[in-house]
Amino acid sequence: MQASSSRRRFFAGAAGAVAGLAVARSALATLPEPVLQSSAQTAPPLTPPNGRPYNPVVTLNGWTLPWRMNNGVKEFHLVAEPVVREVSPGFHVNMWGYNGQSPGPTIEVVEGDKVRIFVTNRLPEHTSIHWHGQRLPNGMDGVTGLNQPPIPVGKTFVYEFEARRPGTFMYHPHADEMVQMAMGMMGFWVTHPRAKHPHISEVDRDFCFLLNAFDVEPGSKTPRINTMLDFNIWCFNSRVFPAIDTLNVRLNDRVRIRVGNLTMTNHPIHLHGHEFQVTGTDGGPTPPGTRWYEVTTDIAVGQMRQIELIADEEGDWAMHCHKSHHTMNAMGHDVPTMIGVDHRGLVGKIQKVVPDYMLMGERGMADMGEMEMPLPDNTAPMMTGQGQYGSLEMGGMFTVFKVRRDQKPGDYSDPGPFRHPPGTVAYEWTGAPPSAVRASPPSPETPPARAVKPQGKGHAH
Ligand SMILES: [Cu+2]
Repeated sequence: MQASSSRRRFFAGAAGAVAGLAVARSALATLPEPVLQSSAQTAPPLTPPNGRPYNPVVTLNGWTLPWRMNNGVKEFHLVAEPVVREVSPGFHVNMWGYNGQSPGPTIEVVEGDKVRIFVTNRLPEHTSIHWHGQRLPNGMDGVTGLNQPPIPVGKTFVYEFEARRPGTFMYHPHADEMVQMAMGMMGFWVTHPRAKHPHISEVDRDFCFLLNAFDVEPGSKTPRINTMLDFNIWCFNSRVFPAIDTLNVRLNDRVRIRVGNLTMTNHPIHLHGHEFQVTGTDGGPTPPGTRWYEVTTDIAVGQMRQIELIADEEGDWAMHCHKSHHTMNAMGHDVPTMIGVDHRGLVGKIQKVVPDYMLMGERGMADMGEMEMPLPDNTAPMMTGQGQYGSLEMGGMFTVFKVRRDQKPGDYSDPGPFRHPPGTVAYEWTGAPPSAVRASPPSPETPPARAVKPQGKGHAH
């Protein structure tokens, strides 16, 4: 009903009365042409070609959806469809997404914009879109059954509302949600302020990405959709390190990074080398008096956080989820903890019987980062990524914040590894090792320490 009434409004100015079939054909003809994206690389920011100006965001390994203006309304066309996402080079996953990719394109509008979004369903089942965090008419909120009928296979629905408040939002289906989000259906939405806003600073670089996770059995291509907790592919925008692009900025840039979480668990996002403030949440910009400095901010399921900092320390600074299992990719093995277990001699004996037998983890797992171990086809290595000093032994939700003096304004290209000034890199101590000094030497003559009787206040121990 909503769709037909908006279609009526849409065609209010069309000349002449036409038969039903002709209306249907012309309706298709007036849909904005869907723009599809074939690349998983970070697209340059989309400078707005029309409408009110704004300072565009950069979507990490993503892009912004172009629009057209129609009588003062910004019109977008999202196509929900199966896609193949390159999660890292050589590792392709069958997902569901929008306009050729998962996540879908970022939608950028300006506070007060009237927005019309056509959503075409090319999935094998019905869908809908919920505009997470927006103020809008209840019938535009996208919850299937509650606010609208589902969008049937092959049909196009229209959502219309005004972007009433500036901030950081996202969109995702509210129909068969568990499956559709486990398959990668989600996207980012940024509403820029219409004018100078007391709680929104003007920044030099504005990045955004979603946290998402998949359960892909090594060697397979399609996520398991019933998984509740045991995800093994931890992503920024459906990419894993080292395939996540770096955030490249100029020294002393004011930088905003917007992050939304659509996984099934929280992610403490940690930035090295700088302090930042949380300047916005799903509820909008935070008043400056409520902000404090952090180096890690926990992003709960369904939350958005925007952080801001001055990038005033040159270097290659890690930025990652602080849950260490989330900076790893899938393991093709069930691996027991082997640290401290001495297996000398055992491997050779077992290999006589099982030639492929391999022992892992006797001295920790760092070897995995360098191991030339055959992987099942279509799998990302568990821990990898080469830096100028060797393997980073990382995967998953990890990238690098690169601060450079000579990065040009508007240049988002990777400047390569940081050239450390002489004498500023941790180095090996090569002197003679001193003999150990123990705080309390253990000795058979020394009786075990006895419980100390409570002493008077101020007694020095
Ligand atoms: Cu995490």
